[in-house]
Amino acid sequence: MTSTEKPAAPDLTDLLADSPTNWGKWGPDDEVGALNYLTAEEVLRGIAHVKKGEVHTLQRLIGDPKGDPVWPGRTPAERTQILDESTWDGEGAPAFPGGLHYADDKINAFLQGSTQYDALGHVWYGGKIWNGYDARTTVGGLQKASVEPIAQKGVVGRGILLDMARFRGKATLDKAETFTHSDLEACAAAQGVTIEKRDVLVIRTNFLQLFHEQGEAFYEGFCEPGLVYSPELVQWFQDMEIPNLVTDTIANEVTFDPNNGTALPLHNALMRNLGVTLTEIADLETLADSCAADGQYTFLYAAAPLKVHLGSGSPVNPLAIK
Ligand code: UVW
Repeated sequence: MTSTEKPAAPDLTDLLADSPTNWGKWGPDDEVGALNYLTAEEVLRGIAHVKKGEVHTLQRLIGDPKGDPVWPGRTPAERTQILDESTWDGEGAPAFPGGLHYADDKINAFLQGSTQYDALGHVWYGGKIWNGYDARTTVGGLQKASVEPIAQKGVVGRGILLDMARFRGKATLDKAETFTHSDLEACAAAQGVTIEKRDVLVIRTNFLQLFHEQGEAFYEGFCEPGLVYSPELVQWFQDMEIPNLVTDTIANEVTFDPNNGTALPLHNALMRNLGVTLTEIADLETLADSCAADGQYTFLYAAAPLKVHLGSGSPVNPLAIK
Protein backbone atom coordinates (compact mmCIF):
# COMPACT_ATOMS: atom_id res chain seq x y z
CA MET A 1 0.00 0.00 0.00
CA THR A 2 1.41 3.45 -0.90
CA SER A 3 1.02 6.32 1.54
CA THR A 4 -1.77 7.86 -0.62
CA GLU A 5 -3.95 4.73 -0.60
CA LYS A 6 -6.67 4.49 1.99
CA PRO A 7 -6.93 1.28 4.01
CA ALA A 8 -9.84 -0.94 2.97
CA ALA A 9 -13.05 -0.28 4.88
CA PRO A 10 -13.78 -2.94 7.50
CA ASP A 11 -16.62 -5.38 6.95
CA LEU A 12 -19.70 -4.21 8.83
CA THR A 13 -19.80 -7.62 10.51
CA ASP A 14 -16.47 -6.77 12.15
CA LEU A 15 -17.13 -3.06 12.72
CA LEU A 16 -20.45 -3.75 14.46
CA ALA A 17 -19.49 -7.04 16.13
CA ASP A 18 -20.06 -5.62 19.62
CA SER A 19 -22.84 -3.19 18.67
CA PRO A 20 -26.08 -3.63 20.65
CA THR A 21 -29.15 -5.17 19.02
CA ASN A 22 -32.82 -5.27 19.94
CA TRP A 23 -33.44 -8.51 18.08
CA GLY A 24 -36.07 -10.52 19.93
CA LYS A 25 -36.89 -7.66 22.36
CA TRP A 26 -40.42 -7.33 20.94
CA GLY A 27 -40.82 -10.99 20.07
CA PRO A 28 -39.71 -13.25 17.24
CA ASP A 29 -42.24 -11.85 14.77
CA ASP A 30 -41.63 -8.13 15.29
CA GLU A 31 -41.41 -5.92 12.18
CA VAL A 32 -41.62 -2.37 13.59
CA GLY A 33 -38.70 -2.37 16.04
CA ALA A 34 -38.18 0.77 18.09
CA LEU A 35 -41.59 2.09 17.02
CA ASN A 36 -42.81 -0.18 19.82
CA TYR A 37 -41.58 2.58 22.14
CA LEU A 38 -44.35 4.82 20.74
CA THR A 39 -47.10 3.72 23.11
CA ALA A 40 -50.39 5.55 23.77
CA GLU A 41 -48.55 7.42 26.53
CA GLU A 42 -46.09 8.73 23.96
CA VAL A 43 -48.94 9.90 21.71
CA LEU A 44 -50.33 11.89 24.63
CA ARG A 45 -46.87 13.25 25.48
CA GLY A 46 -46.66 14.51 21.91
CA ILE A 47 -50.13 16.04 22.04
CA ALA A 48 -49.10 18.03 25.11
CA HIS A 49 -46.78 20.01 22.82
CA VAL A 50 -49.59 21.23 20.59
CA LYS A 51 -49.90 24.84 21.77
CA LYS A 52 -51.16 26.86 18.81
CA GLY A 53 -52.73 24.44 16.35
CA GLU A 54 -50.01 25.26 13.80
CA VAL A 55 -49.51 22.51 11.20
CA HIS A 56 -46.34 21.93 9.18
CA THR A 57 -46.23 19.33 6.40
CA LEU A 58 -42.75 17.85 6.01
CA GLN A 59 -42.86 16.22 2.56
CA ARG A 60 -40.83 17.60 -0.33
CA LEU A 61 -42.79 18.11 -3.51
CA ILE A 62 -42.81 15.10 -5.85
CA GLY A 63 -42.21 16.39 -9.39
CA ASP A 64 -40.70 19.69 -8.23
CA PRO A 65 -40.14 21.82 -11.37
CA LYS A 66 -36.66 22.54 -9.88
CA GLY A 67 -35.92 18.78 -9.71
CA ASP A 68 -36.17 16.03 -7.10
CA PRO A 69 -32.98 15.03 -5.21
CA VAL A 70 -32.46 11.25 -5.08
CA TRP A 71 -29.77 8.81 -3.98
CA PRO A 72 -27.28 8.25 -6.86
CA GLY A 73 -28.57 5.45 -9.08
CA ARG A 74 -32.21 6.21 -8.37
CA THR A 75 -34.27 8.42 -10.66
CA PRO A 76 -36.92 10.97 -9.73
CA ALA A 77 -40.58 10.04 -9.99
CA GLU A 78 -42.19 10.30 -13.43
CA ARG A 79 -45.81 11.40 -13.49
CA THR A 80 -47.73 10.66 -16.68
CA GLN A 81 -51.06 12.22 -17.59
CA ILE A 82 -53.42 9.51 -18.79
CA LEU A 83 -56.71 11.39 -19.18
CA ASP A 84 -57.43 15.11 -19.44
CA GLU A 85 -59.77 17.41 -21.38
CA SER A 86 -57.93 16.60 -24.63
CA THR A 87 -59.06 12.98 -24.25
CA TRP A 88 -62.48 14.16 -25.38
CA ASP A 89 -61.18 16.01 -28.49
CA GLY A 90 -61.34 13.13 -30.92
CA GLU A 91 -63.33 10.09 -31.96
CA GLY A 92 -63.62 7.12 -29.61
CA ALA A 93 -63.49 9.17 -26.41
CA PRO A 94 -65.13 7.59 -23.38
CA ALA A 95 -68.77 8.61 -23.05
CA PHE A 96 -70.44 8.82 -19.67
CA PRO A 97 -74.10 9.60 -19.11
CA GLY A 98 -74.43 13.29 -18.27
CA GLY A 99 -71.20 14.29 -20.05
CA LEU A 100 -68.69 13.48 -17.29
CA HIS A 101 -65.05 14.28 -18.11
CA TYR A 102 -62.13 13.68 -15.73
CA ALA A 103 -58.36 13.68 -15.31
CA ASP A 104 -56.29 10.61 -14.44
CA ASP A 105 -52.55 10.19 -14.05
CA LYS A 106 -50.04 7.64 -12.83
CA ILE A 107 -46.63 7.73 -11.23
CA ASN A 108 -43.54 5.60 -11.80
CA ALA A 109 -41.37 6.15 -8.76
CA PHE A 110 -38.70 4.66 -6.56
CA LEU A 111 -40.35 4.10 -3.20
CA GLN A 112 -37.22 5.72 -1.71
CA GLY A 113 -37.23 8.54 -4.27
CA SER A 114 -38.99 11.23 -2.24
CA THR A 115 -39.68 11.98 1.43
CA GLN A 116 -39.94 8.41 2.68
CA TYR A 117 -39.89 5.84 5.44
CA ASP A 118 -37.37 3.05 5.05
CA ALA A 119 -38.69 -0.38 5.98
CA LEU A 120 -36.58 -2.04 8.69
CA GLY A 121 -35.58 -4.69 6.14
CA HIS A 122 -34.26 -2.05 3.71
CA VAL A 123 -30.55 -2.55 4.59
CA TRP A 124 -28.47 -5.35 6.05
CA TYR A 125 -25.11 -7.10 6.19
CA GLY A 126 -23.99 -10.60 7.01
CA GLY A 127 -27.08 -12.27 5.57
CA LYS A 128 -29.49 -11.09 8.29
CA ILE A 129 -31.98 -8.22 8.39
CA TRP A 130 -33.82 -6.67 11.36
CA ASN A 131 -34.74 -9.09 14.16
CA GLY A 132 -32.46 -11.75 12.71
CA TYR A 133 -34.64 -12.60 9.72
CA ASP A 134 -32.78 -14.23 6.84
CA ALA A 135 -31.81 -11.74 4.14
CA ARG A 136 -33.18 -14.19 1.55
CA THR A 137 -36.64 -13.09 2.75
CA THR A 138 -35.99 -9.89 0.76
CA VAL A 139 -35.80 -11.72 -2.59
CA GLY A 140 -38.62 -10.53 -4.85
CA GLY A 141 -40.02 -8.26 -2.12
CA LEU A 142 -39.66 -7.95 1.65
CA GLN A 143 -41.52 -10.91 3.17
CA LYS A 144 -40.31 -9.68 6.57
CA ALA A 145 -39.88 -6.18 7.99
CA SER A 146 -41.40 -4.45 4.96
CA VAL A 147 -42.87 -0.96 5.20
CA GLU A 148 -46.39 -2.40 5.52
CA PRO A 149 -46.32 -3.04 9.31
CA ILE A 150 -44.90 0.46 9.89
CA ALA A 151 -47.71 1.88 7.78
CA GLN A 152 -50.27 -0.17 9.72
CA LYS A 153 -48.96 1.13 13.04
CA GLY A 154 -48.37 4.78 12.19
CA VAL A 155 -45.75 6.93 13.90
CA VAL A 156 -46.97 9.40 16.52
CA GLY A 157 -45.06 10.91 19.42
CA ARG A 158 -43.16 13.95 20.64
CA GLY A 159 -40.97 15.38 17.89
CA ILE A 160 -37.99 17.63 18.53
CA LEU A 161 -36.32 19.75 15.86
CA LEU A 162 -32.53 19.93 16.09
CA ASP A 163 -31.56 22.70 13.72
CA MET A 164 -27.90 21.84 13.17
CA ALA A 165 -27.53 24.34 10.33
CA ARG A 166 -28.65 27.30 12.50
CA PHE A 167 -26.70 25.93 15.47
CA ARG A 168 -23.53 26.02 13.38
CA GLY A 169 -24.42 29.44 11.97
CA LYS A 170 -24.66 28.20 8.38
CA ALA A 171 -27.27 28.32 5.64
CA THR A 172 -26.52 24.64 4.97
CA LEU A 173 -24.14 22.09 6.38
CA ASP A 174 -21.24 21.25 4.08
CA LYS A 175 -20.60 18.13 2.05
CA ALA A 176 -19.29 15.37 4.38
CA GLU A 177 -19.70 17.53 7.52
CA THR A 178 -20.35 15.36 10.56
CA PHE A 179 -21.96 15.67 13.95
CA THR A 180 -22.44 13.39 16.95
CA HIS A 181 -25.08 12.78 19.61
CA SER A 182 -23.15 15.22 21.83
CA ASP A 183 -23.59 17.87 19.12
CA LEU A 184 -27.33 17.11 19.06
CA GLU A 185 -27.48 17.65 22.82
CA ALA A 186 -25.50 20.89 22.52
CA CYS A 187 -27.81 22.05 19.72
CA ALA A 188 -30.85 21.27 21.87
CA ALA A 189 -29.34 23.18 24.81
CA ALA A 190 -28.68 26.19 22.57
CA GLN A 191 -32.33 26.01 21.51
CA GLY A 192 -33.40 25.97 25.18
CA VAL A 193 -34.80 22.43 25.06
CA THR A 194 -33.74 18.96 26.19
CA ILE A 195 -33.87 15.77 24.15
CA GLU A 196 -36.04 13.34 26.10
CA LYS A 197 -36.31 9.57 25.99
CA ARG A 198 -38.47 8.31 23.10
CA ASP A 199 -38.41 11.60 21.20
CA VAL A 200 -38.67 11.47 17.41
CA LEU A 201 -35.45 13.23 16.36
CA VAL A 202 -35.93 15.66 13.47
CA ILE A 203 -32.57 16.98 12.26
CA ARG A 204 -32.15 19.90 9.87
CA THR A 205 -29.04 20.40 7.73
CA ASN A 206 -30.67 22.20 4.78
CA PHE A 207 -28.06 20.38 2.65
CA LEU A 208 -30.49 19.70 -0.20
CA GLN A 209 -30.73 23.43 -0.90
CA LEU A 210 -27.38 22.86 -2.63
CA PHE A 211 -29.10 20.44 -5.04
CA HIS A 212 -31.19 23.32 -6.32
CA GLU A 213 -28.23 25.72 -6.38
CA GLN A 214 -25.69 23.38 -8.00
CA GLY A 215 -27.74 21.13 -10.31
CA GLU A 216 -25.85 18.01 -11.49
CA ALA A 217 -22.62 19.24 -9.84
CA PHE A 218 -24.35 18.44 -6.56
CA TYR A 219 -23.61 14.74 -7.16
CA GLU A 220 -19.85 15.18 -7.80
CA GLY A 221 -17.97 13.55 -4.92
CA PHE A 222 -21.34 12.78 -3.36
CA CYS A 223 -21.06 12.67 0.43
CA GLU A 224 -23.89 14.07 2.48
CA PRO A 225 -23.39 15.62 5.90
CA GLY A 226 -24.86 13.88 8.91
CA LEU A 227 -24.47 11.84 12.04
CA VAL A 228 -21.27 9.82 12.18
CA TYR A 229 -20.95 6.33 13.63
CA SER A 230 -19.36 5.66 16.99
CA PRO A 231 -20.14 2.95 19.54
CA GLU A 232 -21.09 5.76 21.98
CA LEU A 233 -23.60 7.25 19.54
CA VAL A 234 -25.25 3.86 18.98
CA GLN A 235 -25.44 3.30 22.74
CA TRP A 236 -26.97 6.76 23.16
CA PHE A 237 -29.74 5.91 20.68
CA GLN A 238 -30.28 2.67 22.57
CA ASP A 239 -30.36 4.32 26.01
CA MET A 240 -32.61 7.15 24.76
CA GLU A 241 -34.97 4.60 23.14
CA ILE A 242 -35.15 6.75 20.01
CA PRO A 243 -37.93 5.33 17.82
CA ASN A 244 -37.45 7.32 14.61
CA LEU A 245 -34.74 9.50 13.07
CA VAL A 246 -35.99 12.07 10.55
CA THR A 247 -33.63 14.22 8.48
CA ASP A 248 -33.70 16.49 5.45
CA THR A 249 -30.88 14.58 3.73
CA ILE A 250 -31.19 11.69 1.31
CA ALA A 251 -29.69 9.09 3.64
CA ASN A 252 -29.77 10.40 7.23
CA GLU A 253 -26.04 10.05 8.03
CA VAL A 254 -22.68 11.04 6.58
CA THR A 255 -22.55 8.94 3.40
CA PHE A 256 -19.01 7.59 3.85
CA ASP A 257 -17.73 7.35 7.39
CA PRO A 258 -14.56 9.48 7.55
CA ASN A 259 -13.14 7.30 10.34
CA ASN A 260 -13.48 3.87 8.76
CA GLY A 261 -14.55 4.37 5.12
CA THR A 262 -17.74 2.29 5.30
CA ALA A 263 -20.91 3.43 3.54
CA LEU A 264 -23.95 4.09 5.73
CA PRO A 265 -22.85 2.17 8.84
CA LEU A 266 -25.56 3.85 10.95
CA HIS A 267 -28.26 2.47 8.69
CA ASN A 268 -27.09 -0.89 9.94
CA ALA A 269 -26.22 -0.07 13.56
CA LEU A 270 -29.49 1.81 14.10
CA MET A 271 -32.00 0.31 11.67
CA ARG A 272 -30.90 -3.29 11.20
CA ASN A 273 -29.65 -3.78 14.77
CA LEU A 274 -31.73 -1.48 17.01
CA GLY A 275 -34.87 -1.27 14.86
CA VAL A 276 -34.83 2.56 14.63
CA THR A 277 -36.93 3.68 11.65
CA LEU A 278 -35.35 6.18 9.27
CA THR A 279 -37.20 8.96 7.49
CA GLU A 280 -35.34 10.80 4.75
CA ILE A 281 -35.56 13.80 2.40
CA ALA A 282 -37.93 15.69 4.71
CA ASP A 283 -38.59 19.38 4.07
CA LEU A 284 -37.94 21.11 7.39
CA GLU A 285 -37.74 24.70 6.22
CA THR A 286 -41.07 26.18 7.33
CA LEU A 287 -40.94 24.20 10.57
CA ALA A 288 -37.42 25.47 11.28
CA ASP A 289 -38.42 29.08 10.57
CA SER A 290 -41.37 28.72 12.92
CA CYS A 291 -39.24 27.18 15.70
CA ALA A 292 -36.60 29.90 15.35
CA ALA A 293 -39.32 32.56 15.52
CA ASP A 294 -41.24 31.31 18.56
CA GLY A 295 -38.57 29.27 20.36
CA GLN A 296 -40.79 26.16 20.48
CA TYR A 297 -38.77 23.24 19.11
CA THR A 298 -41.06 20.43 20.27
CA PHE A 299 -44.29 19.32 18.65
CA LEU A 300 -46.63 16.45 17.94
CA TYR A 301 -45.03 14.37 15.19
CA ALA A 302 -47.42 12.21 13.16
CA ALA A 303 -46.69 10.19 10.04
CA ALA A 304 -47.96 7.12 8.26
CA PRO A 305 -46.18 5.83 5.16
CA LEU A 306 -48.29 4.18 2.45
CA LYS A 307 -49.31 0.55 2.96
CA VAL A 308 -47.20 -1.04 0.23
CA HIS A 309 -47.21 -4.84 0.38
CA LEU A 310 -43.61 -6.18 0.41
CA GLY A 311 -42.28 -2.62 0.05
CA SER A 312 -38.81 -1.65 1.20
CA GLY A 313 -39.99 1.92 1.76
CA SER A 314 -42.80 4.31 1.00
CA PRO A 315 -43.44 7.98 0.37
CA VAL A 316 -44.87 9.92 3.30
CA ASN A 317 -46.01 13.42 4.19
CA PRO A 318 -45.27 13.72 7.93
CA LEU A 319 -46.96 16.35 10.08
CA ALA A 320 -45.42 18.48 12.81
CA ILE A 321 -48.15 20.16 14.85
CA LYS A 322 -47.22 22.91 17.31
C1 UVW B 1 -29.88 3.56 0.95
O1 UVW B 1 -30.15 2.83 1.84
C2 UVW B 1 -28.88 3.22 -0.08
O2 UVW B 1 -30.47 4.73 0.81
P1 UVW B 1 -31.71 5.34 1.62
O3 UVW B 1 -31.65 4.97 3.03
O4 UVW B 1 -31.54 6.77 1.36
O5 UVW B 1 -32.97 4.81 1.00
